[in-house]
Amino acid sequence: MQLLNNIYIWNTIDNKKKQLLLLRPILRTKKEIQKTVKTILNDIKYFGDTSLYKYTFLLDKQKIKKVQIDKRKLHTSIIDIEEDLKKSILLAKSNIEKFHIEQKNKDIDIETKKGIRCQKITTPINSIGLYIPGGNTPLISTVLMLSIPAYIAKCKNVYLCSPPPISKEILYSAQICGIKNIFQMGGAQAIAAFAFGTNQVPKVNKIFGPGNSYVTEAKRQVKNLIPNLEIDMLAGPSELMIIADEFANSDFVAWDLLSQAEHGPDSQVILLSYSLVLIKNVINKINEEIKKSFRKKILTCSIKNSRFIVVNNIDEAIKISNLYAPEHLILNILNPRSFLAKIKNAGSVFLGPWSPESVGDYSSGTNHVLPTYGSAIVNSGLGLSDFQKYITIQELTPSGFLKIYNSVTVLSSYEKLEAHKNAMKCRFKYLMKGKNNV
Ligand code: HSO
Ligand code: ZN
Repeated sequence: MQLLNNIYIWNTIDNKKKQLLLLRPILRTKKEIQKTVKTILNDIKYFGDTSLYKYTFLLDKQKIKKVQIDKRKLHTSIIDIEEDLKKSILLAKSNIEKFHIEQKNKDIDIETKKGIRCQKITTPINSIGLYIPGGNTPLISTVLMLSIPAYIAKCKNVYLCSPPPISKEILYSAQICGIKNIFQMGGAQAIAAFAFGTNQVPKVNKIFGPGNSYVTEAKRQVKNLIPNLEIDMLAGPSELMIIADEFANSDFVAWDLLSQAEHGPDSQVILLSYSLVLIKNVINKINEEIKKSFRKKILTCSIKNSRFIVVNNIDEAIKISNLYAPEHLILNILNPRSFLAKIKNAGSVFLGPWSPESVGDYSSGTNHVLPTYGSAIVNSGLGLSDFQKYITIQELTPSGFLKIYNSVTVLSSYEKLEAHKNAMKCRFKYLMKGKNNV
């Protein structure tokens, strides 16, 4: 396999081709997935746990006796984890905690005018369900990324699920993040169970976490079906854009691109550079490494979605990046921080040669659940506020009331909302009679 024909010279291609070049790989959430998911959702809605057992047997090939993991089993999982892995998890946990604690928003309590007190207070979302993908790559890092902000936000009921058999590493990570209720279920059936509730699985207010196309489609459908049910986001395949200059180490760049391409066949990685030499070195390294990789099959697929684009300069690369709005953006260039103000659309940015995307995926402290598929144009990655909501409060004294009496009555008459006006007027009359206490 040779990638060299993937090099494009930005200035030599027309606008239409430019647009095509920045298109994401088409996702296969086709009719049959939608239909299958719809059937599963209905089954769980009407037959609850019976259907949950049925699908767990059918799809995960597991016969389970209870959906929830026995709490005693959780304790024993702690004993059996390799020391080095434990230490690594704990270091990541500590950094993620530090970064997310800092995201606590200040509550507001001010007087907009004397006698008009306005407040904003924060409350946690009561019940949340966290979905952790299983299979070949049980994402223990995602356990941390979801449970730590949930814990800091003080969500009352935090439920985690993952397809059985759940690894002891996932159980361990969940437990150290304060999660007590873990359910062995996966796929669309797990999303349905959290959305509708079953005898064994509680119904939640918001569902978080990445998953395969069935999980994502299930999140989309339950959100549309159930009022008041929220989801974090619809996560698409992982993506990475790198802007590198002639000084970048081509091995670093190649491995960073491979690190994101290895996630799945639909992942997309893009390199922008004014240095054709660098681009060619990177491509050679990628070709060499794919041959040896044990994730060769995935990489061979995803690398077909890759793009290598020659630009005039860094500013042009940044313009392209803002158009593409990557989930992850690495600036492997001199003085990367001086370009930061120009970055408008990206999920998470990695500055300089020593900030590979891997650090954000695991241990630097930032969250790795990020907007994909160009939604970074309007959305942000997961943070503490996704686990919270705000309530605003107002309290007026009689003199505060009088200060805005005119404004409210005039505005409500203009909008022809009579009762709004009268809610003011009747009080006004009381005050005019000298009655302050009702
Ligand atoms: N890069 C992925 C997150 C992840 N990487 C988990 C490794 N483990 C999300 O964009
Ligand atoms: Zn990753």
